[in-house]
Amino acid sequence: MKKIVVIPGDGIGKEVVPATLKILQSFDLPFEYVYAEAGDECLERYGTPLPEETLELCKESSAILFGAVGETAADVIVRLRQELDLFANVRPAKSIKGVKCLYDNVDLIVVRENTECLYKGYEFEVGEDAIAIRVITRRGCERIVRFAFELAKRENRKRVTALHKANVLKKTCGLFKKVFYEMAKGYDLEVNDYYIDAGCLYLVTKPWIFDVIVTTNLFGDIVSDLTAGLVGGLGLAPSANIGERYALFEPVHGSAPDIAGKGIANPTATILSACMMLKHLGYGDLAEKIEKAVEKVISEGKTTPDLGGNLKTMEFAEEVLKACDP
Ligand code: GGG
Repeated sequence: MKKIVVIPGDGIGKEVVPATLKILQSFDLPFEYVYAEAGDECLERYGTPLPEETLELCKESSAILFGAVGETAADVIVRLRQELDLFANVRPAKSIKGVKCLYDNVDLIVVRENTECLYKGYEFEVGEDAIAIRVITRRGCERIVRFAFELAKRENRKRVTALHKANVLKKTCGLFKKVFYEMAKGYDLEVNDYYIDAGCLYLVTKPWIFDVIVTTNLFGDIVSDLTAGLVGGLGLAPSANIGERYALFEPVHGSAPDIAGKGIANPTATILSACMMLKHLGYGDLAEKIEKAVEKVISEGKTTPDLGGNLKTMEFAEEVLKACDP
């Protein structure tokens, strides 16, 4: 039996996670689902946004399915990534037929370093000013770059692009760029790099030049919202946080307080994150079946309001379930 720790979190996390579980639980999987608390509401209720009990459960898990948190993101999701050493954040962006967006042929993967950079949390107040320290280590660069190259090989991708700002951040981004080209020598892959600002311009004007992108933590956080926008929005963007021992799967979006409680959030990002979890746990066939069902339902125009439809969160999940069983 595999232990799946489920952390719905805050806001729409508490809507998209149950919709996703409705699908997962309708299949005969050897999974035990264990619920755990974290986030803004948890802080209010227990005085801590990430109770020790939740962390311990995560450390006993085969995988973690995470919804979203709000103001406590730094103390919950960013901390979980560090505590569980989930160094690679994989954020695919793939066009889905029927979703109106700028381009209809986007298919790329952002690999974001997940434990270092400004998100290390070294921030200080000095008088009335504030300072943050950006940590980029050789080990951190090597393992994320290796992860991106290995993923590109495994997924038959042709090109890996590094995004950085080495002309200004000469030491930190300089190290990242240097390690990228050092390690590229061991792989038979096309490689190139852009400054992060130019990379964002090219992502918007000619996204087809990208295949796998590897970048540091803050740039990866920002650029993966951009790539989500390219394929129709955050409601469609899944992610996997992978480490040597643990793995956590979550939609790229946050708790969306503006629509929380209305039952209209798009659960696609969480459903596709659960598909990444299924693949990680060795259930690739089922994952593909659910992915195809999601694409079918969306391409038939059965969508939540963010994509122009009028389905509720749970109704969308029910349509996906129906489409799984032709
Ligand atoms: N499901 C993702 C989530 O809760 N996001 C909130 C957030 O601000 N995350 C910061 C990050 O991804 O680094």
